[in-house]
Amino acid sequence: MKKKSLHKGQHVLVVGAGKSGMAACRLLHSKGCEVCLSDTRQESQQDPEDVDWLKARSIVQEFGGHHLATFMVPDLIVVSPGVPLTIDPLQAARTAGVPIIGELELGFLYFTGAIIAITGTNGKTTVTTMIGESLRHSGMNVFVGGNIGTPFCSHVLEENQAEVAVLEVSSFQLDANRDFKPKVGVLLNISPDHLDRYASYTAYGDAKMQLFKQQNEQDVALISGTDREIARRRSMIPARVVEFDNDSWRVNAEERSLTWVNQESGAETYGLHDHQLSRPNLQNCMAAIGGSRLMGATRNGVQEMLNEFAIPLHRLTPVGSWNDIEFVNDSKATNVGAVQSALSGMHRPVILIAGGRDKGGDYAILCPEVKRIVKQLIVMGEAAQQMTAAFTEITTVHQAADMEDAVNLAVAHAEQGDTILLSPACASFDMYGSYAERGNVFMEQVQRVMGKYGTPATVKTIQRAV
Ligand code: UMA
Repeated sequence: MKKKSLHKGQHVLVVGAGKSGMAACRLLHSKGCEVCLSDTRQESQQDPEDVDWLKARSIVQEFGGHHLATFMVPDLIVVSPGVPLTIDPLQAARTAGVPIIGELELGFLYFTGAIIAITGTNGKTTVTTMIGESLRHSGMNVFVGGNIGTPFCSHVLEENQAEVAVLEVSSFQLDANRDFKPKVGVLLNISPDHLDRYASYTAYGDAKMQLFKQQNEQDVALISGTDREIARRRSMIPARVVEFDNDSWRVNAEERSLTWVNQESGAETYGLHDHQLSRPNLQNCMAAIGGSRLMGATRNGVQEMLNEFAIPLHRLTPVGSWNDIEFVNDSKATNVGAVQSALSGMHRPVILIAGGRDKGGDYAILCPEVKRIVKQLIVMGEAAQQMTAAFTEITTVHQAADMEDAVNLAVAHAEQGDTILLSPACASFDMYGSYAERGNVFMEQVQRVMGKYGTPATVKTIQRAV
């Protein structure tokens, strides 16, 4: 299929002046389009360097709100992922027949290499990074980006494009998908998230399926073999389906190995680290091995990645242990599905620190795991009352004022053999700038109590985000 491209002088409106919107403006300007940018924020809230760049190129800027008239005249609208398609001016533009695409798709139109795109509620950053590393170890020239940080358009602007793009893709980016078509699409899992943006859980799950919309039987959909929400939607996939986490994957815990029996090369076995043997890390490894091999990574390249891949920060990261009490930082678990997955992999009694800004998820989903393994629950942030109400009948709940209070309470109730786990099930923005900042504060507090009760030397690893 020949990709559509834009022509010189075409009038394009970019909505949202964050990272994606600015990258889209730069790409469109380089292609000779007449660009206009609209954002609800005031100009004073925008990065001055971006404003200078826009002004120097006479790009029309509309800050401080979206005006309906601006949305009715362009030949095309490029929307940033954080802008819901349901806002009035976008709905009016759609009704008037103005085409709307996302920033990811704009990058796709100008990218010359092959694409593997990874989505799912949880694990996508880890799997994207792992696949990127496997391909690099196999000697390929790779771009790793998308929702993970660098917008696709920023890469496409570069003089030398990579031969393979490994893209982390969010449901927000897929909402506006029209023609985006990865060679391999990876769907890790679907569990409730972003229910403050979507009309229903079904609508959120369906948004994830947009990844496969333009694929055909020459393309591959790599999907979980155990996820019920994905299984329900399997018939929507037009590509060849390959599963991870099914009977063709065998784990040998004693030998710390994972074997994948597949059509192309029979059985291939990989060595794993201890931390990779438990869920959800094991599922991430299977998806990363499958995705890497389907994109042409060598077995050696994959094994080198597995050998070197450290547990990423804020994702079930062991922070240290004292008096046989383990501390684990899972600040990235911003939805109930991630916490469910974290708890299901726990075998020691857990003191769970949770809460933050509610994202509309159903906390009741966590009840079976909380009943099984959580001996004390410490809640904080805006969602504290809601979480207390959800769990008060099945475990002991304490309310904490902040992270210092939460860690103090956890330590006060902990006994030898317990795990103190930060796994919030909520966004961090009520108290912190990001999940990473929340995780760093947790680790600082752990370090503080370690210094108080034990010696700092007992802390195994206190890592910091850069
Ligand atoms: N805005 C409007 N109108 C609106 C809403 C927002 O003009 O109705 C404006 C805001 O005022 C702001 C701009 O849009 O100036 C922000 O755009 P954006 O929210 O799309 O943010 P970007 O900086 O472009 O970052 C986006 C992704 N953000 C979101 O999806 C919310 C980043 O993912 C991504 O790394 C980046 O593009 C590069 O591709 C972040 C994220 O939180 C990490 N993603 C969510 C997640 O992982 O759960 C989906």
